[in-house]
Amino acid sequence: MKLLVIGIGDCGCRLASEFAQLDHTARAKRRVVIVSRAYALNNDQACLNSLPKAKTETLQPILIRGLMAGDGKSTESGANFMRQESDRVFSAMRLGGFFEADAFMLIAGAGGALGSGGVPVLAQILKERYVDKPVYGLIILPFDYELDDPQRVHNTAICLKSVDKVTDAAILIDGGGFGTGQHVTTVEHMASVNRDIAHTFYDLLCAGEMMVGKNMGTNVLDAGDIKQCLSGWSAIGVGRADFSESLLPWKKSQDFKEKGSATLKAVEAMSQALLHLSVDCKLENAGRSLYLLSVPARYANVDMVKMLGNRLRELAPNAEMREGSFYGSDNYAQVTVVVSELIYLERIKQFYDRAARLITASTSPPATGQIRDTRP
Ligand SMILES: Nc1nc2c(ncn2[C@@H]2O[C@H](COP(=O)(O)OP(=O)(O)O)[C@@H](O)[C@H]2O)c(=O)[nH]1
Ligand SMILES: [Mg+2]
Repeated sequence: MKLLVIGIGDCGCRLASEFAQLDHTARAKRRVVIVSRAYALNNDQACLNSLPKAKTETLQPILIRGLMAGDGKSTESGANFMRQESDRVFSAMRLGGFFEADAFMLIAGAGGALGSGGVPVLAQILKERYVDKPVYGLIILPFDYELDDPQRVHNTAICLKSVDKVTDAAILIDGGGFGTGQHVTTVEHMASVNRDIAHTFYDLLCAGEMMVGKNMGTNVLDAGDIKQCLSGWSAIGVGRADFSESLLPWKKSQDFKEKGSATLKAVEAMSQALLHLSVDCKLENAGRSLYLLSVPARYANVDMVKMLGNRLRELAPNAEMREGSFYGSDNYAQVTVVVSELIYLERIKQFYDRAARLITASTSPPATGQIRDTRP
């Protein structure tokens, strides 16, 4: 699948740049194109300057020069700003990469202002102009240590509400660190979190593009399948299990024992993927699901695929499942899982509740007899 990536705001720009790097890797290692173009939109020149220069022409930074009205900190001010600047933004993009792309992917941190407000505005415009291409949101939820900041919580709630209305699917990434709850302090740590986020999509985007003879597994999973799967709230995860002893290169077929242990590795990789889903969710709440297995051709066998399919069907019984496999890895099994059309996400409810509570707390006077805490 080829994506046209648009990252908005600081978080969005850094991730757009990671997707451009990912595309560079795909072109070099797998000879396929997975990002037709990546745009990094920001009103902050310093952020655009700090983006690592992708080795390809895929990334195009666009500076939005206008002034953000209002406080400049809320999702609302970001959305107004983007509405006012959208014509200039689209003319700067000059349609590069629009026609080759299978889908649009808009990326932002939900807790900020520009990206948080900008994603729904651009999504709406893209949906009106390109009716046949799906528009996906890749939304990064705030880190745990930001959850006491009323502005971040408010922005996140507003962003989630509007993204839900205008995108075909919204893939949520919790805490930017896959729910690890870690305090991301350094630029390097943030960069590695961003690299991990982009890498989650590597196999999924490559698989359909690598549909040439020797890479093809038993089931091909292409852009059409991904489009069929992605709908509404979604989560993605990748897991990997290394094959311990490598098969001797001249030994073509596996014996019974080897086959069994290779299958177990694939199952282990799927468990890891489910454990590392980008947002905490109950699998039985998913209306659609997908898994993609990547193994070296010499380890592949039919049981493996059957076993993974049965497992995911069992865990997500209400989901319409799509499956695929390809020979993309060296000495390990890697499984990508997507669960989509999630009807309920506790994390989203928490943000809505928290935002509502913060509003009530800021508007109601303290109850009589209650001692007001005046500590800073
Ligand atoms: N994963 C990740 N999250 C980030 C990054 N930068 C910011 N964030 C998150 O995104 C939120 C929005 O921040 P920012 O992108 O600066 O806002 P904007 O520039 O107004 O769109 C922050 O509260 C963080 O939670 C980043 O590089 N990676
Ligand atoms: Mg910013």
